[in-house]
Amino acid sequence: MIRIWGRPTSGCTQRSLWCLEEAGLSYELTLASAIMGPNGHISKGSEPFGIVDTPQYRAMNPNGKLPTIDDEGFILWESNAILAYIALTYAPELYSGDKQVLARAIAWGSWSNEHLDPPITSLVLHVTRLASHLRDPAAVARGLKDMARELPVVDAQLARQPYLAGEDFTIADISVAPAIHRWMLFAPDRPRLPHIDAWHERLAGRSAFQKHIAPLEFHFDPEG
Ligand SMILES: N[C@@H](CCC(=O)N[C@@H](CS)C(=O)NCC(=O)O)C(=O)O
Repeated sequence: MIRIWGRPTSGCTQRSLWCLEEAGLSYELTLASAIMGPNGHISKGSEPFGIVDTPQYRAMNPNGKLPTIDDEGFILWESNAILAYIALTYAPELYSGDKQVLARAIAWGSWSNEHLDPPITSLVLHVTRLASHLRDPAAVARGLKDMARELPVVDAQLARQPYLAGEDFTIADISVAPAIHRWMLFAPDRPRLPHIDAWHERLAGRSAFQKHIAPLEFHFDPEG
């Protein structure tokens, strides 16, 4: 049994839960967050899930961030490292059992951390999580512009092959797709990127995606 600390509304946790599900592993999720409670963001008066500031959590993850896993005493943080660990240890099909595919998938994970996670984090805060008086329309415009600048890289890759790291679905897709799914929800007037649209449709047919990525309550604050 793998234990995981995180919150289902965070893209980094979503990646990890999606991967655990694809690998067919049993896991137990403990809700943890410094900034969000079960009913939305703390700026709206919700209570955080806590835990992340306790000495016990910090001993596992000195950053106090999400997610963290504990696999029978093996502790790991950084969502894309978690994906690589799960694939290597339990689900070689998630990297096609090929170390070059794995290396490519790791490249997409790093790219996603650096290029997609910052703008999508800003978007989620300023579109829905913050109280309305704290939201900045300029931050929304900047987030949409930054995402639109990055995504042709993904679209061009998907023009050449059906999945990001090759012919098959891998952890590269799990790394990148949560941010893109959220962008699609937040940017109804988004530029059309046909290869991303077709890839997203393929991913949306997966039951693990439907469980951990698709539900709207993971993306929009219950208070609007
Ligand atoms: N690069 C790290 C980022 C970790 C991170 O910043 N996690 C966010 C959620 S995506 C977090 O802990 N937010 C604060 C909180 O909810 O307490 C990863 O991919 O795991």
